[in-house]
Amino acid sequence: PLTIYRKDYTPPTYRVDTVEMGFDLDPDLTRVATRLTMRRNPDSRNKSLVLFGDSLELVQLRMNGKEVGKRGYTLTNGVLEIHNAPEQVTLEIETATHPNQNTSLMGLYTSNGNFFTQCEAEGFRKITFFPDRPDVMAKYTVMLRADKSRYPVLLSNGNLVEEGDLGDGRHYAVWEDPFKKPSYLFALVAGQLVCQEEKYKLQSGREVLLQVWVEEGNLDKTQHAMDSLENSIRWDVERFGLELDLDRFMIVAVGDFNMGAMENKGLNIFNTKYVLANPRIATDTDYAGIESVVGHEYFHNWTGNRVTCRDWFQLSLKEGLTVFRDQEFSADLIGTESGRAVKRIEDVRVLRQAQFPEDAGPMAHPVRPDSYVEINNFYTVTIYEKGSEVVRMYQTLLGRDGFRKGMDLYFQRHDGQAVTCDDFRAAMADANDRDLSQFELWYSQAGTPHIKADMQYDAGIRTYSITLTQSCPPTPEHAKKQSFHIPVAVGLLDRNGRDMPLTLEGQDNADNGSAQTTLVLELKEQSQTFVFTSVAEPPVPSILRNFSAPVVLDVEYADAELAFLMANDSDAFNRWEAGQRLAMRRMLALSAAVQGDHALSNAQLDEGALGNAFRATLRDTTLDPAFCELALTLPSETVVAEQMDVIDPHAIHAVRVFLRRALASTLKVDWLVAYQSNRTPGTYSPDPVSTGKRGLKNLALSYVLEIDDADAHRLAQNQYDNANNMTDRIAALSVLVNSTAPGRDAALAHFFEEFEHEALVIDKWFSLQAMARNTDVATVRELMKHPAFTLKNPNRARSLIFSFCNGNPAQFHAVDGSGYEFWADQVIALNAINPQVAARLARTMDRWRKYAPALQEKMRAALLRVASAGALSKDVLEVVTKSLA
Ligand code: HT7
Ligand code: ZN
Repeated sequence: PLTIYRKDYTPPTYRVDTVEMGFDLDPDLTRVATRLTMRRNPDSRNKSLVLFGDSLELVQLRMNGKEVGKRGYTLTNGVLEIHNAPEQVTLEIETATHPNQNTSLMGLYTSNGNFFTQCEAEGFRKITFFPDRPDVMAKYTVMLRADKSRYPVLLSNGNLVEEGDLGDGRHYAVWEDPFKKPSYLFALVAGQLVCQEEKYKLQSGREVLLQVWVEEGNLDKTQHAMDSLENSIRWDVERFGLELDLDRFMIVAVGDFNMGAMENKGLNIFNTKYVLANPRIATDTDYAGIESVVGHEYFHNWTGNRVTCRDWFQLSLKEGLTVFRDQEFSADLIGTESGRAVKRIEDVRVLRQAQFPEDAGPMAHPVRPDSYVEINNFYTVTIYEKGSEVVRMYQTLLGRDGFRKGMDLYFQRHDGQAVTCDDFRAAMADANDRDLSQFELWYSQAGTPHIKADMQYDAGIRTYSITLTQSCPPTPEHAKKQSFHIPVAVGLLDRNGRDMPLTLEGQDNADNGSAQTTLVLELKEQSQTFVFTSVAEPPVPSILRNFSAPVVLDVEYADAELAFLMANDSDAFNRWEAGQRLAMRRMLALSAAVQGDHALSNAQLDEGALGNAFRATLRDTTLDPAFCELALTLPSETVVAEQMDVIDPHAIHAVRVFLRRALASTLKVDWLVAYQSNRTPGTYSPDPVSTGKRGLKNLALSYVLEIDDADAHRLAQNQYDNANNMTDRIAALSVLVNSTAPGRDAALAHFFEEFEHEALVIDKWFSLQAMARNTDVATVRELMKHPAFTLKNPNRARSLIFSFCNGNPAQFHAVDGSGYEFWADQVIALNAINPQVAARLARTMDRWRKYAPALQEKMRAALLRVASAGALSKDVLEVVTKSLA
């Protein structure tokens, strides 16, 4: 398949000023009439007019009132070229599509009988022929016509300007979007839907209409999404001075959706998972997810919609920035210092769990990639989460005020434009009069940099030197890397665990009167030494505070120093980090022991000071329960795997289970105290304090269940039976499923019956079983035969297949290779239904070279089987080809 290169970018040959569309909606055959007014781009003389189409029937094509015959255009591989078109063109295009047959969920499709669209990245070309690229921005007017009883609600972007009956049982609605937009932000929705609506007064005094649309029967699950939307609107004005520009803002929930949500102008379309919530069906994690995704899509209204991307290589311009904004939004909503730290830790965990492996594998790519085969494969954790870290580094380097100045200049310069990551960087640099040229390397070089920190204390002259040395491993497109510009936030702790006031040699940093206790060092060379003066005693360094850069930090701490940091560091992120380092050290040592055929014993737990550190944390009642939960959670199997030269999923699993069991029995009483003292009786509320308490209580429950005795079983069964919310109920069920409790199977069956009609809860039921310790491939194949299972619904496919392949490594990597065969079967089956979902599953195996030879061989065989399957989509082909390269 064709590779598209960033260096080949050329501006569009024609601009589009207006788009008028008429839809005759019919699930079997929808007709679309489009009228485009276009004018030649002055830079593109003699070039033909280019439109893209995908899986479309072209019924008619007229240019300036005359039919364009077969000889007037060429149509090859989805590219329609009209040669010798005049300067000004009015194009009339009639196309036909088959929404009911569209299982890709891109373009126009049906879900549970209603119509939806998904146009990002290149779905608009499945609706009509169009210069479907983000740098073509136009004003849209859309008329929808459909049967009135079957499709009473007709929605599109912008404002409703007209509606009425057409006779013969059909009706129409006309929508006009006052803002010009790229085609990927077009949307329509039609069907039987109901809404919760509210009038909301903006800070400026203007009143806007907010609506959350759902299927009938779900109106009791929209309040949290509505609250989240109002919070988002308020926050964006307060933090960035950005007000909602529309009179009406709609969110619509759909059960069949490829991703989380989509920021179509004024008509956001959401996966039901990120809209529907009430205490009966949604967990604390679901509530938090809804808040952040509602925020994310809303924030795109400025970062993505008003200022969009010039081309898809710039995707992180909108995604990295918008993830950063949604992360800050959630942190600000929690409000407390420790709450902010908890949010930061959670975000970094995602980065380490998913992005670090991506950056070290065959699909590694820079935040601004240089090439792609299928753009849908580049909606990655690198573009989103690493992109957000890159944006965060601007804020760390420039300060909050400096960052805000940069944002203001960005909008001042580029409102209404399609721009590049360089434009964003230039705004940040110019607004702050800073040279950020070296910072560009964060966009152009893939791979996770490593920083080695070496320290030296000179008692004679009371200086403390930190030498930072950076390196970056080779990645597919770049073997050698240039040095990054890295902000490294540092603090020094005295013997009592207090922050020392910091003075950096050669830098006057006491400018605001009070001495600083955290300094941001700017590492720009391969190696640099920073000297702190007037350091009265040898300190314990706290480096990379608040995870100031997306790097791996190598420091040789003694166990005692880690325990000291864990107990004393004023930076909560690094307190957590110290505990994770301690745990990781034990887990790697124990894995080596398991591989050497040594039996694991409890003595090995204490030796590493881990038990003591956990005990101290559990007994410290001043700590925020949400923080405790994170501090008492061992690094995940995937994160441990990343630290091994050769991944041994079975050893890692054995060690993690062993450590959990050992910690469970050593600290049994403490876990029980934590369980009892973090109960949240009364009405359920998803506020941060209650959420934190439930998190710690349920973590305690999970440790207690490791003991797997009758008392533990009773505790879990009781919680399952009496839970008044889904968080507690599913937590109890998950631990029962991993136990030998007599009520295990009955609880599973009860859960299904109770929630049979709640699709999102049934997803949880499948997922929980897929990730259970004793679920093997055969069990998953059995579960696929359950009447509630279907591969066609992405949420359901993810709940079982993805949860097993990605969330149950010890079983997935069964030594007989049966997990890999299962994976290949599902990738091939999904490829025929939904290439985007298939390609995501294909990514599961891209780290195959990191495993032991016996597993590698079987993984490669499975990859080859997929690669040679017939009719592979570009999406899957790109992933398996790059994985095998
Ligand atoms: N901008 C959106 C990304 C997206 C998408 C959403 C749904 C289905 C397919 C999609 N392809 C790309 C979502 C976001 O980042 O906000
Ligand atoms: Zn986004």
